[in-house]
Amino acid sequence: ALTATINGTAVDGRADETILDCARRHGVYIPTLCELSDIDHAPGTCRVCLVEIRTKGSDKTHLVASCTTPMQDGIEIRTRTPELREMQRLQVELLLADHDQDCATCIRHGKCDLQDVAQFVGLRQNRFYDPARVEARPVDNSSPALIRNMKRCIRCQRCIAICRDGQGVDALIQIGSGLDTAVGLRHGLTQKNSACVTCGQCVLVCPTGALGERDETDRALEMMYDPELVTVVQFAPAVRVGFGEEFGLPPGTNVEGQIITALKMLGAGIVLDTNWGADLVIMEEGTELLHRLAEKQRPTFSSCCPAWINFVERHYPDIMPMLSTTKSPQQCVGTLAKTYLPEKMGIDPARIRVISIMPCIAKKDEIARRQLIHDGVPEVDVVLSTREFARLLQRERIDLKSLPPSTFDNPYMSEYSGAGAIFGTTGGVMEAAIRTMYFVVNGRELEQAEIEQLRGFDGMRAAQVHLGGDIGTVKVAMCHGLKPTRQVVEAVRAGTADYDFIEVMACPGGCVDGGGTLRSKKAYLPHALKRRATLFGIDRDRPVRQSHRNEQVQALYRDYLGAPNSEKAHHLLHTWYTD
Ligand code: HC1
Ligand code: SF4
Repeated sequence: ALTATINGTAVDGRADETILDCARRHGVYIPTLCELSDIDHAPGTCRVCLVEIRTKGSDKTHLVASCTTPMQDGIEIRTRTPELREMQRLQVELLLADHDQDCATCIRHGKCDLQDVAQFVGLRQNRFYDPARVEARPVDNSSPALIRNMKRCIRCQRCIAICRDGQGVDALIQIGSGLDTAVGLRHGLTQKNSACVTCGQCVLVCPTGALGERDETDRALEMMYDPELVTVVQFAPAVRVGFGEEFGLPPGTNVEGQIITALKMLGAGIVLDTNWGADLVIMEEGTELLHRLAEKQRPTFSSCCPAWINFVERHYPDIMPMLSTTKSPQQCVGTLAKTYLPEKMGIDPARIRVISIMPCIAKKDEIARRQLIHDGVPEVDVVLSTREFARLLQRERIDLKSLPPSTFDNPYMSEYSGAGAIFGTTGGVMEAAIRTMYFVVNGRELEQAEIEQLRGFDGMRAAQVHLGGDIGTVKVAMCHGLKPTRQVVEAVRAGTADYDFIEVMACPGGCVDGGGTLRSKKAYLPHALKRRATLFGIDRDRPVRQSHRNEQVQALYRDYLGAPNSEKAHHLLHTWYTD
């Protein structure tokens, strides 16, 4: 260990850490903007983490960026001198010279790292603001899911790093130089027509409002206020375990009941559960899979993750025939909310609007797919990310934490099994599918509902599961995050992978850490395992743990669809893909 001092106090240092790491270990705050240790990113560009150092034996001090300067034995570090504060203040003022001034209109207002640092350094003036420079910076509005506003970018390059190194998509690059440096898409393309698949991981790491979802909270509110409309709101498996933090509850708290109460207060007419749709998807996809296996068509890829679908269509269109044709749970709920549900409830389908709350921004792309719009009527009208839902409750002054929980009361499309609940975490779709396929093949349930061998957390996991009957053993794989996914896809295309069924979730962790979830300052995906553990707990405590035992799903088949993969089921619940 090294010995050093920080602000006159002796500390122990390590040769393999930076001054910033050492200060953090000792609870000394140094402001940072571009650095994000969770993704190993320290480009040293923002210069707000400056510290004053004096090295051993030297009588001079100088200023260095603490995020890139290694610890040394005998070094004296000061983090709070007036000169430093002045330099940091100037840095922030320069960043704001070239930055949208209207914080109140920014989706990140109040949750912005740049605002925090400006407060820390005590910035009270903005002498260099240059409206013409800001005006010249582009806003890319092309995507239904993601808006990239260069007027709010501080050029930290975290987005470039996560897209390239984290996801392996590599859509974003640095463009221009000097004062004109900005982030753009490769080949001068727009967000919509580029390699971007709208996974939203770049949004999660952006320290400001430069990257964000297209905000549709107003559209949702208008629908809920309109007395002529019946608004049907569904929320995703992962939303209930990734929302409580916003209201000060511990990460991973299950707030399903409070979300239902909040939605009713907002004016939602009918609250449905996407988990119900997940159970239904298992019936359709499981049946499809057994047919494909019987015909020796392998592998089949899961199809519920829309960023994964974008990835296939944009990057590997040749594997489209391997995608399950079953629509995602969100779309299955949407389409049945405009057909089956109004028939059962005696409502005019034309009055129905469907709003989904999703931990995802690619779901906004999904609802705009032409395959999922019929005679101008979309299956789902609006997708709100978890972040937008939080914003909506803030706007309406609804404090989720203090609400009494409610239960789902729709008798047709809200009950769910434990299998439906675990869709929100990597491996969940696979486990749910295996539970039901086992039953179909053997006529009895698996002895143990939990299939531990599917529950790891590596980016790519393979397993063999004995189903018995004519099928024997199936070889499965589960990927989360697009970097490991790309490797599996390459292996499948090269003929070196031997799988029957492959589950893919584009976001690392699966939906619990989707690109539409709450952002964490200074951290990337800090709550993955807690949220996942809560989903497994929901599954464990459900009276019914297999999708085929969901009585509301059984009633749908009995009263409306006939059987899984029937003609009517195909018409309503299956889709196709196109590049
Ligand atoms: Fe997901 Fe899905 S699990 S895609 O991750 O299949 O978003 O939670 O809603 O549709 O059910 C997301 C989550 C979600 C769908 C389901
Ligand atoms: Fe890259 Fe995903 Fe961001 Fe698109 S949304 S730029 S694919 S990280």
